[in-house]
Amino acid sequence: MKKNLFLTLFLCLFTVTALQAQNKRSSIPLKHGAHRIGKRTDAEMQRWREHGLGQFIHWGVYAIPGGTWEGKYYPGAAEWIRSWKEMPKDAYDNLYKQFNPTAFDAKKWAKQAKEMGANYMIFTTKHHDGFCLWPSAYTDYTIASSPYKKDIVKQVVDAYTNEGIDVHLYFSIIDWNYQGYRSSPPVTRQDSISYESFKQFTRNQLIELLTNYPTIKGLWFDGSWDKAWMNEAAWVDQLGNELRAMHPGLVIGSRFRADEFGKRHYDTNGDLIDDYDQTWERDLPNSIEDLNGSDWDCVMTVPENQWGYHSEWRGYVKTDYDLIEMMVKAVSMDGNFVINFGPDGKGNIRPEETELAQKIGEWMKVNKEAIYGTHHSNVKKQDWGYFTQKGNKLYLCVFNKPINNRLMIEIPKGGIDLLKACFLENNQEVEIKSAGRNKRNSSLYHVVLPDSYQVVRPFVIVVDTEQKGSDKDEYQQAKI
Ligand code: FHN
Repeated sequence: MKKNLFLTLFLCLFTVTALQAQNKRSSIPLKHGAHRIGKRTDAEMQRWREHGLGQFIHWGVYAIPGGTWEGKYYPGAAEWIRSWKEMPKDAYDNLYKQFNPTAFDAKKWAKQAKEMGANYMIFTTKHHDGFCLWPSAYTDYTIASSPYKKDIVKQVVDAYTNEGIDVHLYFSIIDWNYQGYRSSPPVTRQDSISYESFKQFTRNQLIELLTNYPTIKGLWFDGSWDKAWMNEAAWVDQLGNELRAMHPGLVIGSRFRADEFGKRHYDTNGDLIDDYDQTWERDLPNSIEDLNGSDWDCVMTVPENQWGYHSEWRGYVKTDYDLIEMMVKAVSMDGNFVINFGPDGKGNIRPEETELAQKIGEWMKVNKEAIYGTHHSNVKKQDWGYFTQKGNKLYLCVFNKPINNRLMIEIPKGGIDLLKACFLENNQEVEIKSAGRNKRNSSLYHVVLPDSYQVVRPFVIVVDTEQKGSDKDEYQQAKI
């Protein structure tokens, strides 16, 4: 009997591995894999999909040391400082006694995010250190025990919601503070008892968050790569169902759970687990083909790899145009782009981030039409930048102005007619000229920029288009 079970399991695993090696989809019956093939089609998910730009905020007691301890510089991500050998755990676990962010003003943060053009935000309710920014009833390691005392999550949720910005709550499964937490699957009986209590604790906290903050739109999970958590596929799946039942429309990304074979993000059959692909962290896909047709987000740091506040950013720090280009690239491939901010221990957003938010906001004020609610365009990408599209409007988001001032557009036979092109910044019309056909029989066009046009920042040209009617002939195309 045991032998048969072993053989079946072995065959299943062998088939999965063999199919994966050939890069083919398998269809192993799964109880805890994806519960839907393809994208969600409801209004809440559509709303999420249309956001384009989001803000991430990493904030917690790690903002107090700000990446240094006793004069020593921690080279890792500031929010991980507790795991550094130079950082005494006891000292870290007592930092909350100093957490009194007197400069914290949720309304100011929310206003800044609004001006930057963010349509949604993700807020760290609890990072891996386990410190809760809400007064959780299930642990004392919370804001309520700090000198500050007031519920920070509530202030953030209310302030952003009042600005019309959707709030998603970041929640770390890893919890270095909770006694019962284990990263490896329990071995001893005591371990099992402890891990059971951790599971209940996690469930209680999630239910608590949804109960306390009913206006939030989604949960953004992190730290779910522990083997112990991945081994709990059935339990975690059930918890997900419970959370969704409590909060209809809830948006959950692919970092919450693994399937019964321990596959994360995409299940054993290659189908996306939950609502959107969360694998794009500090990285963007090269092309739409890398995305398996999934909804997705990209979360991005301003310096190389700092999420929480680090007093000294070393290495390359992204500029406003770096971030704008990444956002446009993400949106051109149907993704949302989320820029991270790490306020300091007093609650101030650092000046570099404030300046970036202002500059991005200035660009968004002029060009947001090319971002919000737009999607991938089938028009072939060109080296001058990216296309986005909404209905019959095609947006040419230009980051590399060609020396000949001509922006090439290639339209496959039977595609669209290009009717009129204008700068988004001032509505000034620009000429569209036919540039013949290529070998593939696609029509080529040049959007001709005025010689006098001085580029001072990335710009957008909006082109009104029309689906080619079947009765429209070559003459019609030549008119353009
Ligand atoms: O370990 C964390 C890290 O500190 C940060 O929170 C990022 C944000 O996506 N997530 C984890 C690494 O993937």
